[in-house]
Amino acid sequence: MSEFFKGIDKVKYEGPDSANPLAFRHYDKDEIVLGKRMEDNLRFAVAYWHSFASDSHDAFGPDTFKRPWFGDTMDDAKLKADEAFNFFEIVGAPFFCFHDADVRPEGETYAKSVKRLNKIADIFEEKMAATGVKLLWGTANLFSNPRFMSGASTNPDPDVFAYSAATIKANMDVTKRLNGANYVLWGGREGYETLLNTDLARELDQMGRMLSMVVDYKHKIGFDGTILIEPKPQEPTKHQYDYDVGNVYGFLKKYGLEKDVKVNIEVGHAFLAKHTFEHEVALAAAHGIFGSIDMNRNDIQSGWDTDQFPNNVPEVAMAYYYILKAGGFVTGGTNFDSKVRRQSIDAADLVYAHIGGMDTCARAFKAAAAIIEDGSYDKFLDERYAGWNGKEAQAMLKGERTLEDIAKRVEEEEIDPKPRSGRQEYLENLINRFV
Ligand code: XUL
Ligand code: CO
Repeated sequence: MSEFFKGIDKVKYEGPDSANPLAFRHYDKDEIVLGKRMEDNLRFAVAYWHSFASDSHDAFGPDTFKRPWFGDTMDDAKLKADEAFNFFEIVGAPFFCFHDADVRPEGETYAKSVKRLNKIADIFEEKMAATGVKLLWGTANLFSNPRFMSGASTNPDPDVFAYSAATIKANMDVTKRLNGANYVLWGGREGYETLLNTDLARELDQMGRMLSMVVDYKHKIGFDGTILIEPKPQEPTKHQYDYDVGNVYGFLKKYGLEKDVKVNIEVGHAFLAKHTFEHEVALAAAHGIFGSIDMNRNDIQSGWDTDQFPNNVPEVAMAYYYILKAGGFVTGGTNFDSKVRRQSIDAADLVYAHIGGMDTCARAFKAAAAIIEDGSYDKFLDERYAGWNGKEAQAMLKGERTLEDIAKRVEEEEIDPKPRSGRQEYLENLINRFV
């Protein structure tokens, strides 16, 4: 029985007309959409850090939450694990995600930190077996401790590189032991504050070396999950190297890792890079590196990474459309990298937040599925590019024509292309029928 979530029952699906704030109105885990249960389509995960590990202090005042497990001992960490798993069951999250630093207090040495991590992993193992909750991904926090202030793999000090490599190894071991579906690398401080103290080329090579070792180790230990990089353009550093999907793809190509590594795309990070979330998803799919998503939203006025829970269906629907067009989630899923606001201090607020997020994603997903099932949008796109099915068009595309060949044909056939409408407003109206 949960002390912290006392009086809050397992959240049930009650349908769109329910006025119960502790029920799902759109997320029915057993509903079949496009031939699959919604739980298997969306693969929701709770982020340990935002919901259980981080407090609510800001630059102007201290923490407002005071969770009973806040503290530095292994007993605190165990209580946190108890309540986290109670929570996963309350909201019916099939997965969770964590950093080492979220789940265990740091030890005085590397070895002691790893020992503590493994102790918590023993507890996780039991709880996962008892509840059926699975690990979507594990990761190492290589950005909070001051030793990482100048970067982890990109640090000018090789001892920090070594410490980071050792920490990643320990976290990959634990992720494998817990049957994690993925392992994530978010380059928290892999970037720079000022170019004046930074040897950019050298730091990129260091980062490439680390990632190559991660891929080698994945194969060596037989970890069959996916290695994911999570792009972000800035924050905490002024310029993060894994800026966006396009940058990450270039980086992977340069170091020959594009077959072994995919991306975990976060809504708010796409926004900070001045992209839409669906742009990042569609680009990753186009490059064959789409992996997973971190679901949240940023405040459109504030300009920083506010990590709010999603609550806008049209904003999320097209992202799921591109995910579905790319084949849906394989090892990836929908991780709520989202946190409740500083005034949302009650246990119930965590539950409301996840209900809202899960319902928003479920509606968006069903809208995306309906767009696909209806087919008129896909038909429009097919027709827009239909000219490319022609014999000469195909020959140009396949490299069977030179510039001279084409120039000759344009001249001989007096080719004179006429502009055709891009139909943006028509398409916006079409999509609005579903969202
Ligand atoms: C930070 C962020 C991280 C990663 C995991 O903005 O998104 O929580 O998801 O390290
Ligand atoms: Co994230």
